[in-house]
Amino acid sequence: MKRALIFGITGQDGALLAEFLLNKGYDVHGVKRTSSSINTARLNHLYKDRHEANVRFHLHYGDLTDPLRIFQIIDSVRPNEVYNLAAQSHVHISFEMPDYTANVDALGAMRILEVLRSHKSMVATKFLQAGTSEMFGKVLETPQNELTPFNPQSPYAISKVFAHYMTINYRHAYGLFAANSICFNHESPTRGENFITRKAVKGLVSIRNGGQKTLYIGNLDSKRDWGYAGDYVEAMWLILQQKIPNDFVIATGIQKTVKELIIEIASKLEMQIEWRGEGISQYAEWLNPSQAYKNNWQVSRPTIIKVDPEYYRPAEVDSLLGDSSKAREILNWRPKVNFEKLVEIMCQAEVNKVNL
Ligand code: NAP
Ligand code: G4F
Repeated sequence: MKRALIFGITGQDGALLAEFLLNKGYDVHGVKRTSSSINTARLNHLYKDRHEANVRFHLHYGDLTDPLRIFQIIDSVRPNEVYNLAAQSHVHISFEMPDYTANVDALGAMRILEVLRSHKSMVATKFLQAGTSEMFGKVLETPQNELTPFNPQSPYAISKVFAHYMTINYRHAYGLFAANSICFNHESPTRGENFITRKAVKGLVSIRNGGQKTLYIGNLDSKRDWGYAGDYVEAMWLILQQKIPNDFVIATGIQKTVKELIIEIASKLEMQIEWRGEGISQYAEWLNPSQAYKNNWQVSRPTIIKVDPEYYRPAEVDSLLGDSSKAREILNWRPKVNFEKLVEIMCQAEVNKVNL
C-alpha cells in the first residue's frame, strides 16, 4: 500500500487530496498545526478512531517553521509521496505578514526538501510543491504556460517563486523526484471564507436570508482563471505518477472578472442586481429583494454590494489566464467542472449549510 504525507491537510486542497488518495487505496498521513480551537472541520468525515480496524488516515502535529518536527514526521511515516500544500496562502495577508509568509511558504518547502535529500531512505520519495499562478504576477505574456517568465507582485508570490526554484534545484542537484504544480485559482464549498468566491457566495446567501446587509469587496475588474479544486488535486496526484519529475500549469483556460463572478453568483441565487457608478464608486442594487431582507432592513431597493478600497492589494495582479496544454497532453488531465457549474456547486452548498 502506498503511503502519502500531506503538509497542509487541514486546508481546502489538503482535505480534498486526502479523500482522493484514500479512495485510491493510499495510507494517508497529514500534518496539522496546533491550535487552541479545533481546525479539522474539513477532515471530520474522513476521521476514524485509531482503535478501529484498518485505519488508513493519520494526523500528526507539526509546523513548517519547525525543521526538527518535519524530520521526525517524515522519518516516522516514510512516505512514498509527499505533497507540500501548507502555506500562508492569502495574497493580501502576505503584505501584512511578509516575514511569516516567507518563513512558511519559502523556507518551509526548502525544509522538507532538505529532509528528503539528506535522509538516505527517502531519496526515492516523490515530492510535489504546490506552486501558484500568482508567480506570474503582472503577466509578461498571455496566456501563461510553464515557459512564461515569473513577475511576482506580493510576498506570497515571491515566497512561492523561491519554493518553485528550490524544488527544481533539488531535482537537478540531488536527483530527487521533485515536481511543481503551478495551479491557477481553484475553489470549492470548503474554500477559505476570505477568498473572493467563497466570500461573495456566503455574503450574498446571507443577504438573501436577511442576515448581512452589505457585501464589501475590492477590485471588481481583476480577472482570474477559476477552476474546481477537486479537479486540481487530481492533477497534483497525476504529476507524481509520472516517470520523470516535471512542472505543470493547471488551469481551465477560461477567464472571468470578479464582477462577472458576482453576477453569476447572484443569478444562481435568483437575485436581480443592477450595477451603477464607475471604478471604486461602483455599487450594485438589488431589484427583487427577499421578504427576509425587507423585514430586517426596511429597504425596498437596497444597495447590497459596495467597493471598499481596503480590499485592494498594495500591488495588484490584474489578469491571470492559464495555458494547461502540457498537462492535458502529458498527464491527460482536463478540468471536469466549468465556471458556471463551480458557482452552482458553491451556491448550493452554502444554501444547504444555512438551511441545516
Ligand atoms: P489553504 O486552504 O489556505 O490551506 C493551507 C494549509 O496550510 C492549511 O492546512 C494550513 O493550516 C496550512 N498551514 C499554514 N501555515 C502552516 C504552517 N506554518 N505549518 C504547517 N501548515 C501550515 O490553501 P489551499 O487553497 O488549500 O491551497 C493549498 C496550497 O496550494 C497552498 O500552498 C496554496 O498556496 C497553493 N495554491 C492554492 C491555490 C488555490 O486557488 N486554492 C492556487 C495555487 C496554489 P491551518 O488549517 O491550520 O491554517
Ligand atoms: O480570491 P482571492 O483572494 O485569490 P487570489 O489573490 O487570486 O489568490 C488565490 O489564488 C492564487 C492562485 O492564483 C493562490 F496562489 C492563492 O493562494 C489564493 O488561493 O482574490 C481573487 C481576486 C483578486 O484579484 C482580488 O484582488 O479577487 C479580487 N478581490 C476583489 N475583492 C478580492 C476581493 N479578493 C478577496 N480575497 N476579497 C475581496 O473582497
